[in-house]
Amino acid sequence: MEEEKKITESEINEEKKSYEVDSEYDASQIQILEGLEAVRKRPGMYIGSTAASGLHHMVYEIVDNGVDEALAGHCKNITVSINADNSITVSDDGRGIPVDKEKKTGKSALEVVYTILHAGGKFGNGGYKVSGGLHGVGASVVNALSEWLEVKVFRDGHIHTQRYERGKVMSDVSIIGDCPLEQTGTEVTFKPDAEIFETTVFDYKTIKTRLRETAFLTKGLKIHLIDDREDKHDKVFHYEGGIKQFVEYLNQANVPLYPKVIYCEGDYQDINVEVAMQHTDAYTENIYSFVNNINTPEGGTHLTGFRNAITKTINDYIRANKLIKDNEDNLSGEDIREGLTAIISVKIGDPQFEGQTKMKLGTSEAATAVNRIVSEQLTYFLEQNPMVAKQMCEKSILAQRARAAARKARELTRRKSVLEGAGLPGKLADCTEKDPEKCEIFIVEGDSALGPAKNCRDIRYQAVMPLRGKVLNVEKARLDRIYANKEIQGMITAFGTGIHDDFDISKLRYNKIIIMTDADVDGAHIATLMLTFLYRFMPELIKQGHVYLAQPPLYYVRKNKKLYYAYNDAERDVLLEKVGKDADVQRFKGLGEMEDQELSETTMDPETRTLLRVNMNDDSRSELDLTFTTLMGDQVEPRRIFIEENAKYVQNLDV
Ligand code: 0RA
Repeated sequence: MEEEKKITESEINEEKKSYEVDSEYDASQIQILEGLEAVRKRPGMYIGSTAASGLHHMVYEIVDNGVDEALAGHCKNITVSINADNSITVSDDGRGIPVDKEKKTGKSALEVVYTILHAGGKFGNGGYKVSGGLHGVGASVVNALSEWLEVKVFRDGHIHTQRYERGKVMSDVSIIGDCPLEQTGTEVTFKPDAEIFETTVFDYKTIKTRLRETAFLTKGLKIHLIDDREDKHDKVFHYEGGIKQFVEYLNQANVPLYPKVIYCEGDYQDINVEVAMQHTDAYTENIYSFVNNINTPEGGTHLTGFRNAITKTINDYIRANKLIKDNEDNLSGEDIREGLTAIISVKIGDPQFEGQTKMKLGTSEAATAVNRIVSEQLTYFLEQNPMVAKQMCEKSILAQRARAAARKARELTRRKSVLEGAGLPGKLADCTEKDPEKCEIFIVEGDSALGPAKNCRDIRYQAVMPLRGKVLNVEKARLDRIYANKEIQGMITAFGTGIHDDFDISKLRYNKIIIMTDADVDGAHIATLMLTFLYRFMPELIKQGHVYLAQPPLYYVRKNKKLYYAYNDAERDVLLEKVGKDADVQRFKGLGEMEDQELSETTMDPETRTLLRVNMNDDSRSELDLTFTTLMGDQVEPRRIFIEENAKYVQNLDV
């Protein structure tokens, strides 16, 4: 998880002082306080964080400006280059930011855009520019947080340019050359300020994922990504099918229930609605919603409108076609969404966001707009495509029956745990401490590792629970089977939080959940199955940083009766350098064959061990979902490749 930079007390005092100098501070002073200095003082407030996620948001801010120009119908291509020095160049073939002088300020419009906070909105194209929240804060914030930024505007047959350093203008807008009249566009290059960001190295994959998503959401727009650093990359994203192709992309690792992606589009009360959806044979739902191309991980009114529409439309169809008996219950929304992949994308002039993180759409008209358009067009689609309708309804009816069975299994589990008192699983070797904050649980692979783990734990704080056999692949099982699975029941009761609707993090019994498997391919497979379960059923545990992977060493190096451990190849080589090449090197043995002291020192003792914390953020949830479906889906090959890469990753991990 990323932490915002803390503002020190002296910084706050400094700011207070600037108010106090002149108690009657006037408008111009307020303007200064709201200027780019404020952005540099509290970068987190404007860009979310100063860690990697904030760094990457710098790129998205600039790209989004070009996307706005594309949405307004003036731009077809955007190129993003990660330059060799980790600066970024974003160019577009839009109209070019206006460079003429504004009457009011006497400054060029270009300079205003880059140096005045929130100036972006004033230049609205009458399109769907978003203001407020994390997004659309625009060019000036990126400028403020860059060591330097240079912009070139191609317009009116000239190339105009201006340079800034840490937000300050370094030169007037000047013409540095000519271009053909019909060549227009904007090109920005910036270098994020190392004084601000904890890291200034861009991650190719992170940018790639985001740009792919942006391209899916803006049909027809061609986005070219070039990585000019040592590991060169070059990729173009261009989808004439837009979100329809997004759904196809997300469903690539599953078997679609019907060949077509269903697509609805329309306008209602100045809100543009686009929805694409398709069921697969999977059991999880993968629904992503966007407002003006911004992901809304907490959903909101547009998502509610969509859910209500499909629940009612499918139930109406089922009744009209007598697919269930008159006295049977309606299908629930959950039944209908089982295995559904969908994208909901709305464009609104002035969206209202709510919730703690402002990531939830509040505009109530959006519910009506999505509901109307989806209800109308889906009803028509079902009438026109009876085969698809049949498959969709049959899957939903099956889901309803499975859910009823699951409910019974769950109630049984609940009742059992009441009857059995504390109800902790028999195979759990619990710790004695009762304060969850101090406790951790090791989930170990198989009985052979259980003995050593029990021997060398600190019984006060460390609990151990074995998993027998392979963990159930939750991507490939319905809820009734999942609830009936002994290993999964054991984990649910041991963790204490419950799952799904019952999930309550305040009931978590251990601060750290540590997955401890052998450092081989089998171990990586089991760890992946475990992570899949946690990701799908208790994602909050991962989000809040409670999930860890133990890191048993890969090598033992023995020299002159001394024993050293190496956690990866590089460490082994460094060790051999140090103690001499003639040392005895032994590759990893299974956890079960380790001496107690070895296991304790290398893997379990908080004083000496290495743990890997499992991370996730909402920035690329669709990609993460795809990773899990690909991994755990029907196709063996992608899984094999991933596990091999993953096993390698664990080996190569810097510790
Ligand atoms: C407002 C008006 C005009 C262009 C733009 C905005 C514009 C902004 C950005 C930001 C990145 N790329 C951009 N491209 C265009 C021009 C209006 C006109 O020419 O009449």
